[in-house]
Amino acid sequence: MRTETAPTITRLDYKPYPYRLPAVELLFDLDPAQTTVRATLQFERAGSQGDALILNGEDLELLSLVLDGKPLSSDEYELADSTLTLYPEQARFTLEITSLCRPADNSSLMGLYVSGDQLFTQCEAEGFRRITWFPDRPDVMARYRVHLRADKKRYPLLLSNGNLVAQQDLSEGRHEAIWEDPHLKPSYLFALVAGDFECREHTLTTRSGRSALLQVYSDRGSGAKTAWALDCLARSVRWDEQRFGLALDLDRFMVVAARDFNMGAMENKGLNIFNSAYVLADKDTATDAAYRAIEAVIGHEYFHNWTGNRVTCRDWFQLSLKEGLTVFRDQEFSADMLAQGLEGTEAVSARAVKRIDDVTTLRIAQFPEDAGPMAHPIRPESYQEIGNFYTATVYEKGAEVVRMQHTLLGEAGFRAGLDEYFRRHDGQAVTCDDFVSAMESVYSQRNPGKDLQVFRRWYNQAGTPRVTVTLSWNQATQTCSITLRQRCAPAGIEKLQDPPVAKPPLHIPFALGLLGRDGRSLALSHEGKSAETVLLELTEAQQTWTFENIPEAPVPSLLRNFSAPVMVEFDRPDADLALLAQHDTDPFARWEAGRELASRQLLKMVSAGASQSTVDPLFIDTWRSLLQDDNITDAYKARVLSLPSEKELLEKTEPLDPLGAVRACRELRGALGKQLAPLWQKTYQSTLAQAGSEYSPDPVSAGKRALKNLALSYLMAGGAEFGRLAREQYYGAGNMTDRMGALSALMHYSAESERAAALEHFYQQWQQDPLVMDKWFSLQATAPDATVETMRSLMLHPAFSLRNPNRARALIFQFCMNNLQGIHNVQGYDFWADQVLALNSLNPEVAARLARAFDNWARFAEPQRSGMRAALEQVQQHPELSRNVAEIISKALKI
Ligand code: B3K
Ligand code: ZN
Repeated sequence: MRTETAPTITRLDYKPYPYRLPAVELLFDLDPAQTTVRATLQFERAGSQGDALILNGEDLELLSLVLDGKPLSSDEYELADSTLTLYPEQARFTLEITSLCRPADNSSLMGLYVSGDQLFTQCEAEGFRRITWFPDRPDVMARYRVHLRADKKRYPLLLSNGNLVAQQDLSEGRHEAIWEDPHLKPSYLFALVAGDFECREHTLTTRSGRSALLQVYSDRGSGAKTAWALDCLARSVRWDEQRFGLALDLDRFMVVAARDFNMGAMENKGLNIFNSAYVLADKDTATDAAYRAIEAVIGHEYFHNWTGNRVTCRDWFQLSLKEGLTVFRDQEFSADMLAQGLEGTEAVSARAVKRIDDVTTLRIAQFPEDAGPMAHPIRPESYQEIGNFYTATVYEKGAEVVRMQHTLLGEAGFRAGLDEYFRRHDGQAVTCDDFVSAMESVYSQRNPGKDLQVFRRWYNQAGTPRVTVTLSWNQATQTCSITLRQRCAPAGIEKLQDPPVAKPPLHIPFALGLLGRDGRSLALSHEGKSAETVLLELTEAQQTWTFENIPEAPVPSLLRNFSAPVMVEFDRPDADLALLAQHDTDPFARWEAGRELASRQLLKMVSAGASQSTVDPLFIDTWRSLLQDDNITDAYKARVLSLPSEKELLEKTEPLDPLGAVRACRELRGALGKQLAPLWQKTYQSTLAQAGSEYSPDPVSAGKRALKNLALSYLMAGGAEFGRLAREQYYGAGNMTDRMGALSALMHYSAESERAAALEHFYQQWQQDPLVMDKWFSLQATAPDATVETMRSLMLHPAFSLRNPNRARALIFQFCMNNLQGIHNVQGYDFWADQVLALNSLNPEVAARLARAFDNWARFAEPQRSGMRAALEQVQQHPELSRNVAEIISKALKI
């Protein structure tokens, strides 16, 4: 805990570390109460004589320090709060540091910590310094040899990175395992695990003919739930070979599930540690969404093996180098998995489902971030706590920036660029600029005279750009001109700068199609080719393109496949959106048109006030025709027929109007449910009839379940008479997707006694399964009538613990971030402040995530605006704020 203001670290202040560290030997005497670590570090000077050797350390007790065999006395080094400094005279020397840490007291879950009866580590970004004194920065890469010693009964399994080279029994019931990682790595990729686990494994032969052992470890008793994770891992290995030519470089690749984990998972070299939520699945306990999330996270961590581990970041400002690129890769992996075995338009629409989900996430999580006090470029310029910069901007917008390079280069060009990146930088710690340079070498070769200089600005600029479109059709010349104008308003604290920051134009790939009034695609001639979609490269503030042989005033299909992370402004009638929603051949743009139509309808309902609004027949007709369209897949249909969520709608209101958003969404769902009831019933019955008796998580079956559950929720929204269907589905469900689909419909639309009975039944059935109990808590946190009182009484439930991040997220985060009605009142704001402070002293990283719930307080109207501000001030006044929370709150209050 710190009370003083933490220093700001600035990107341009980077300096190379003055020492190299070719070899590291670590000896752990593991014990939950106190673990002794002896680190033997071989240093070589890389800078000038006299350069200080500064090591990082936190919450460690230094026991001894030995330089080249000679113990050092306390006047031979400087020991400060979080650094240990020496001034070695030798050019090469060995430093042996013995220190002590206390895993059982470590509730931050960074460094070495206890979860249940197991020991885990989490080192990214700066957790290794909680294990031993070390140059804890990503550009210091070393070869590690690790000895793990522990009680054999309690910790029968001892794992670390790389290969197991020896194992032996020691005295007093202890044993030892020795691991050696053949690859150089930075400290953030170090890992160890100790405990009793079940293991599921598979031996795979890589494309080059090497055999590799894939293993998934989980708690005893949960081994039956790891089949899907292991399957995902094997498919990830194959996919990276096929799509990017990247092979597994290890003999053994391990995934271990942890019950207590701060985030999703961690890509430690050869020893990935996962939140159990992204490993364990079976049909009775995991939903289809959970299956897909496991696939995405297993893929993501595996793909880091190349994009992150083989080539890593020079410093933490470059985080998007590995995260943006790896998110792009996992998105592509998931899309390819959805389209597996499909062809033509079916494959295109299957991939679009993934794109729709990813863009929805971007809009809910990243666009608001880019409009708030934490706005930052994908390569931030400064931070106080790097843990606060694992953001939607670095990850999701970062992935969009990589995707734009993929769009500009094409699949083959991007692959050539990535090959070049590895050719230049394998084994190095590099920068985002190095990545773009590799891509640019291919781009310039394929587009003589062009470069990616303007494109690089995406790495410097925060804020979501807006692209305004104007279109004019000339009947006499049969030409159509499109003008695109871009601007990017000041973002976050830029708003306080006077004069305003200059924001030069960005390089925006803008995919465009034109439709005739009958819904047919019009051919477009561009750069000597004729196509249905053209890619315009907007690099200036304003540019115009003219297309010939356009026989009628067309309806434009804009930003196809969401070709850039921008907002598009184009004034057009609802009828054009309805036409696109029914005919656009680009499935993303088609979904987008329906979405825009629904948003317009919802916004009208927000401004009309309670029960004053009517629903436009054009909107109902569009939804009706989509519902009746037999040419689209169920999964895609479930996406196009869903309404924007309350949070999506909230972002479009001005000032932000949470209660209006909640009301409008409920009213429109009700109206659609009622007016289209016979069609929803038909859809429900036919998807029900098509469901096989065996559960399978494959995308086609999952698509049917998604559509069926959507139909059920509309029916319930439309009228109480359909409660019977939901009850039957809930009590008779053969898998968790159907069970949850019915239970959440009941939670939203049925009477109190019915809900209570279903919740009690669910509890009795699943109280032994922590991941299912998380769902039980979440359902109650997001129920429309949940209040702070409900939360406070659920927190007293014996199954609740603030120390378990999954449980805290299931109950507290869900209420504070996703229950707009429950949280936006004085009691809600107080509750939030209490929980941020309670977490602040336990787990600063998790606390800082919750602290971000009110980032955008200044965009709300009164009384919410003042209410949130007061709660933020209350948190700020706490005398012992962690660096993590302090940074978030002080930025929020600066706006
Ligand atoms: N690299 C980790 C994230 C670590 C977060 C540390 N606060 C997981 C991932 O993105 O793959
Ligand atoms: Zn990652």
